[in-house]
Amino acid sequence: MADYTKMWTELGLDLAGHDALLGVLGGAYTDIFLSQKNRPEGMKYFDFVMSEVHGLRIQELMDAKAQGRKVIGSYCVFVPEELILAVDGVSVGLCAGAEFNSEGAETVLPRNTCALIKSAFGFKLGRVCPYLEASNVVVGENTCDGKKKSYEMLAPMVKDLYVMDMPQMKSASGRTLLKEEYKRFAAKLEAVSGKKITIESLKKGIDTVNAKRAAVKRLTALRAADPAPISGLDALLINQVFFYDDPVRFTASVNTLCDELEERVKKRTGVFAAKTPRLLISGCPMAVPNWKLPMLIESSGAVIVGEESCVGERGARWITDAKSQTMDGLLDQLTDRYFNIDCAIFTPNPSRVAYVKDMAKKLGATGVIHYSLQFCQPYIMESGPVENDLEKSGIPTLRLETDYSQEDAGQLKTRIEAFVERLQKK
Ligand code: BJ8
Repeated sequence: MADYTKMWTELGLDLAGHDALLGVLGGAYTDIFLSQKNRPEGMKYFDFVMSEVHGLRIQELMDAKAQGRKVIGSYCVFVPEELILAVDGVSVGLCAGAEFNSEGAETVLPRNTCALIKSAFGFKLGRVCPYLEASNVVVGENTCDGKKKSYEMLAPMVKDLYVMDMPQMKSASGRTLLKEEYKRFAAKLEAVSGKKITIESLKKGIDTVNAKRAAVKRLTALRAADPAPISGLDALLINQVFFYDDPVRFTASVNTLCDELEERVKKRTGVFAAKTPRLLISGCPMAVPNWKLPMLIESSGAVIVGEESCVGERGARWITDAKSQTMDGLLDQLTDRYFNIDCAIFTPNPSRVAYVKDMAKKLGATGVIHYSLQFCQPYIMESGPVENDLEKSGIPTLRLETDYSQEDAGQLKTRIEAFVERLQKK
């Protein structure tokens, strides 16, 4: 990586803390990703993106800002990238997946807060996230209680925090609220950027995001093959890069990789042997660089073939039908697309488990690992009923609760290995 010290200094990063973070991440990436066997050539692009995730990509954001474009950071897949693109903005994900400065985070948050929220605060207080520091607007959303209340603490720490209200039920009034909130967000984006959202610009934004999601859906479908043409770790990485990269370049790179994977499937080339136990992960999102669980699973004799998660299927599976010729119609279609998302903050939320079963069938998974972050009430609450339902349907399920630390890695590995053994005997 080139020397970006000047850029990081201008962004106000704490250089020593940032160096320490990059050092740990670089080492983990080498150990976890680069040591894998039989990786597709197309992963080289994503290795490059990761090697420059705090370098070249941030330089691109700064160049975009110099041209008058706005960088909009967000923490949730309910924030529509389509609207951000419609004002020629740049959308970046801000969820954090590393244990960093937990002590700092715990000075403003209760100890029993999930690792994802704590990590985001640890990054902010430690001044180590260039995406957060580069954002003109940070968008929060009233999803779980942890996020909702933590935005009150975040507000004085960032330049412009904008909070979106969120429905909690899939009702007509819930949908009306979501559409109103998207209208309000569109107005905010217009005010910040000084650009008007037109039917053409919104359609273009929708097309760009649809193409990105279609590429990821293509990747998902290819993972149905046995042997699996790509590891779960690499597929997760692509789903994580989804939130940072330039959308058009990302789409092209995923499609190039998929061309290669199609050839692999034809030749029955895989990353693991055929008949390796196949697992789905379902539950909380895994923000970059949260690779702990997939690494433990894929080093325990199983391959991950899908992620029922916002960093995965829940974020990418619906495409917006943008046929309307009016602004209001397009906003309706956008709302319809996002209102499908079956996050556990909704009550009741039956479509989620139904989709896990559907995914298991389509992708040939013989077991599910339900992953919850400690203190994440929505997903922990849902995990019992999800497990019961899946087990009743003949899908063995293992429920795990963890955080970003490595302390429980040995214990988790023992439980995962026992679960894989159960699948092998089945
Ligand atoms: S749509 S999953 S991205 S809210 S892990 S912070 S839920 S206590 S991340 Fe999410 Fe949007 Fe839903 Fe997806 Fe709270 Fe749980 Fe923490 Fe979570």
